[in-house]
Amino acid sequence: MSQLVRPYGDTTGDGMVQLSFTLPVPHSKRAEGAAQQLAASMGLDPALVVHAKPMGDGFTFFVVYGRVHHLVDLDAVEVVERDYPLLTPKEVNASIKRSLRRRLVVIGACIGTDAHTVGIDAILNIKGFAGEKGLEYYREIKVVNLGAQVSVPQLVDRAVAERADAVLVSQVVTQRDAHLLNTREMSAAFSEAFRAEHRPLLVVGGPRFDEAMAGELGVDRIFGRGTTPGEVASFLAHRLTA
Ligand code: B12
Repeated sequence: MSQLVRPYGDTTGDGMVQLSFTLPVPHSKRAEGAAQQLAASMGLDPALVVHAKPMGDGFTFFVVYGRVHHLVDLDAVEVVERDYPLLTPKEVNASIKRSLRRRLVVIGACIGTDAHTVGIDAILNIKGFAGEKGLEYYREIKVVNLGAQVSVPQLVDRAVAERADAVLVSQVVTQRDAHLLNTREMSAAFSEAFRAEHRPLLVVGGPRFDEAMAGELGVDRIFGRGTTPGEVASFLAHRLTA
């Protein structure tokens, strides 16, 4: 049986949602009218402008509150489910030791012009994220963190030199689809430099990726916002020690 849901604002099932956006117009009555009209065209009925704030010269930020009449069928929602078991660091170490009999080598970097290192550091640094230790904590994982603004040729060269088992790339900036372009450039370069059976596992992450795009971008897995180091370590163990 399908499970239909609709948003909940003031009372169950009332369909109320909140939406925010910026228009390139100075704040005025007309600007608020424009925001209201835009939200109405997007299907909010009624659409109420509940907040409007000037943002520098010639821009206004809006919050609109209103009712949508759409439903979502939870059974028809498609997401990338975790298809590997979550392991403890001890279990990950044991599995690497048992099957590789050497340390698993992981290279991490932010590529292109991206300088947002907090995300990749959350996964790699020993101090970790969300109460979990990062991959540097795992005795059987060797982590080479190249930091920010690494070029694709540099990344490939280092992966060759270190005989990397996995390459972990972070992309946080999404302006002009930089994250997609950089990821495609990276996966193409690895396919060029390695024979398929020797190519390291390619993993990208960042808050604005669509996890379903891995195949299209030529990578083995995409991790989105809120990823924890344990999830990544478990994935690596699952894919590289089978
Ligand atoms: C901190 C920050 C900065 C710092 C970065 C410091 C540093 N060393 O990282 C500084 C001040 C340098 C900075 C600069 C800029 N920033 Co900035 N920044 C942020 C901010 C506030 C937080 C990002 C962050 O640290 N999040 C915390 C981490 C833990 O979360 P995360 O990155 O999502 O990572 C998690 C997951 O995504 C995932 N993950 C991420 N990477 C990877 C990789 C792998 C392999 C895996 C498995 C998982 C994974 O795991 C992590 C843990 O769960 C965001 C806004 C925001 N609130 O998100 C803007 C933001 C990202 N910045 C932005 C912009 C525009 C810039 C600048 C261009 C601003 C400017 N005009 O100069 C510059 C660009 C610099 C550059 N060359 O990249 C925009 C990007 C907009 C867009 N659509 O692309 C944002 C969204 C702000 C905004 N709303 O405008 N920024």
